[in-house]
Amino acid sequence: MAIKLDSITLRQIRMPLVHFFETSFGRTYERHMILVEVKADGLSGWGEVTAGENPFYNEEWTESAWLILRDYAGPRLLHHTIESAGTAGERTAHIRGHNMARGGLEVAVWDLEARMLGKPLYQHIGGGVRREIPCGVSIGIQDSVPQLIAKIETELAAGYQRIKMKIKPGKDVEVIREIRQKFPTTKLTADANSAYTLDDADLLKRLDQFDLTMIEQPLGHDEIIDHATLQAELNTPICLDECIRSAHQAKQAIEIKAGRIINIKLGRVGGFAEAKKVHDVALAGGVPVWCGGMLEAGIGRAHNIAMATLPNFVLPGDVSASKRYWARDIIHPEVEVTPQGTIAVRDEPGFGYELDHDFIRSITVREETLT
Ligand code: OSB
Ligand code: MG
Repeated sequence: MAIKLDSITLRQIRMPLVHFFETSFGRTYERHMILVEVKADGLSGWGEVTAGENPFYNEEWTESAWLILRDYAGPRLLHHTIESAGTAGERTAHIRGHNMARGGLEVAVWDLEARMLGKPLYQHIGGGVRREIPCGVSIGIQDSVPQLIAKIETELAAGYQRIKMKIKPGKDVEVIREIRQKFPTTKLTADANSAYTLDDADLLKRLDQFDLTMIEQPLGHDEIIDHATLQAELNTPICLDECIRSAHQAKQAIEIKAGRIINIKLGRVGGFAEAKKVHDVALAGGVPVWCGGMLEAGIGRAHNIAMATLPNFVLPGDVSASKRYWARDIIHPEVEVTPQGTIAVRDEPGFGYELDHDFIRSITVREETLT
């Protein structure tokens, strides 16, 4: 339906993680996210920018996202009538890159439109094939294998359906060997966050013996072709994360067999419209997808849950309970996981949870409204 935004409010919040999260590109102790509130017709829609605190996962970070939203993306949507949320992304598509900043705004417009229609967001984006989404967990690099084992035991006891371990050079083959020995039947995966090159092909081939469900983004963050070379030599399916930023890239990657699985992240592809296209391209190409995570607070988590109700999200994703990351989340109820390792989809209009406005106010370090 036609939407004309009256205002866009950016709020930067700070949330300490209950435990640091380590990937091949570094440790995160505290998240700085931008919440985007868009208003029209007396209603608000909300989005969360998934960029990291530093430009290490991709080129974006909190500071760049703030400036892109304030100076480029926001002004393109404010007071301009768009046909529907599905076209919101097109208004900012002239911006090169910065998909997470663009996406934080785009998903807010989808949430707003769902509320204008009185519908849950998952229905509005065309999802709803499942009432509960299957969940796995992503476990950061630990200081020792016993610590990693303890974490895995906790997550399996909570019901999670698969365990993803972060790896990096020096903390890969031998760690996974011990974990596989300890957990012979658990669905295990490994995520390298672009830490290797084709020169490491022999090392990566040694991972085949551990029966991993997949290995995620072993090679360069913007590398598709080398992944095809590597996949031809590996038995373990490669899952592409960082290098898939659009449906076009997903199509090319599938055509050249750069991977057999795709992790879709809303921010990385610039919002729901492009995420749905990536989903469709993967479905047509026989490639299953799952919902990735970026250590989101409640709004981002809720949007991920909605997305994971689309038909081709058949593998357990990285969307997990709020309490794994936060002492207190910005939504209520917080996101909880069933003993079967699923999250139940909620039927309230929009993203389905209440915002804890008092808490958000108390952790806001910067706020600006475009009118
Ligand atoms: O590659 O999936 C990734 C967190 C930060 C940056 C990149 C990644 C991750 C995760 C966390 O794996 C997933 C989650 O939010 O639980
Ligand atoms: Mg990843």
